Amino acid sequence: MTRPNRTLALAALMLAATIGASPAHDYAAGALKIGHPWSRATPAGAKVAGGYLTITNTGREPDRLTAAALDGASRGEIHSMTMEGNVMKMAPVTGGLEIKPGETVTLKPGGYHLMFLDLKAPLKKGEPAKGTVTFERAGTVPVEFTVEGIGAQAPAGAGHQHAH
Ligand SMILES: [Cu+2]
Repeated sequence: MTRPNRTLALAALMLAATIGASPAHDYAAGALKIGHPWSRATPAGAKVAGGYLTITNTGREPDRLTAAALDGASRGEIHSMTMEGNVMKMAPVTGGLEIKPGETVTLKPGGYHLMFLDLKAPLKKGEPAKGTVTFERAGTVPVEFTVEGIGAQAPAGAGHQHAH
């Protein structure tokens, strides 16, 4: 009866090793914690890339994400995704994205996201891309976006696979 347990233990060890290979990276700015900025590799010739991250407000005042930038892209926007009838539509968020005190806002595929436009060169898996995110209170924060594979729904090692 010990064999299945050993197999399980080994699987757990291997899982831990996988997670260790792609450590989450976090940033702090004022009352904000910025978790694991990531993006996806872009096909050759693509002009846009998405950007994803979590923002936690540990303070007592609301803050707003007002801008984002990526090296090699001429501009960045903050987008929302909404259903209009049966069609998902994305639109720039006007006035910034509010992060209330105590709240964590997750930017992810299919939801709020950053969109970088007019890319000069494709993003390549495994080659981090430097950029910034700007907040009303916390100011401009330099971050590095890890680049996952094309079509990735979640950053590697996040321990959470996207499910609808
Ligand atoms: Cu978008």
